[in-house]
Amino acid sequence: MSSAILYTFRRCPYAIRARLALAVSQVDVVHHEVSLRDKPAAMLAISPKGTVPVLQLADGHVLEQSLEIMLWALARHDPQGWLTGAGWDASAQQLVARNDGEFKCALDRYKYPERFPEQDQVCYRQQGEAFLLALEQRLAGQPWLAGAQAGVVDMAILPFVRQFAHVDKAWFVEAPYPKVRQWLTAFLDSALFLGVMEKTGA
Ligand SMILES: N[C@@H](CCC(=O)N[C@@H](CS)C(=O)NCC(=O)O)C(=O)O
Repeated sequence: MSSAILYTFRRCPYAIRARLALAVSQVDVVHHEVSLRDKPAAMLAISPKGTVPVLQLADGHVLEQSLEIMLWALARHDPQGWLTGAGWDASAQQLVARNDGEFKCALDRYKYPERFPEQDQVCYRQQGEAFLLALEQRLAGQPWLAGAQAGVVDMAILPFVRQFAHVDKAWFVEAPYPKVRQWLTAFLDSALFLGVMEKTGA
């Protein structure tokens, strides 16, 4: 095997963050788009937990966590300095942990309230808004969470905020988070994001 193989799912926010880092680091990767309902045996053989993304390196080594894939790619080549300074310092790491924990939990409930009938959808949205408010405050006076330039902290979180915004677009455009909106729009319009969302047909 000469290139690494990425098992990915186009709309999965974890897979998107991995693809962003792999794209910016210009690592040579063959992408395999998987169906989550019918995961390929080759993927399950190397990663029985059955989540995407999974990256199998040319030497056979397997990376099974999206953040691990980001950090591996950027450690090889980080031309835009995503790992530098506030891009991946202790506060950035805490924010990403909060994204992957509390915010993702609220996002799942906000997106699929019928699966979580204990509370109503607005309540789940409000739980997610606590995180949006933290982002809004961090974006005061700087375009990216990392500062003047984007970093891992931005790219690891943006795919999840994108999903949150899409649940109720009419609400999001009016919500009191203008900096978050601007930040998300800059990302959605970027060649990098559009590139990793291209349909490969694979
Ligand atoms: N902690 C994992 C989470 C990955 C994850 O949960 N991916 C979802 C898709 S967004 C998945 O593959 N779920 C399995 C399924 O739906 O069967 C990571 O960071 O890579």
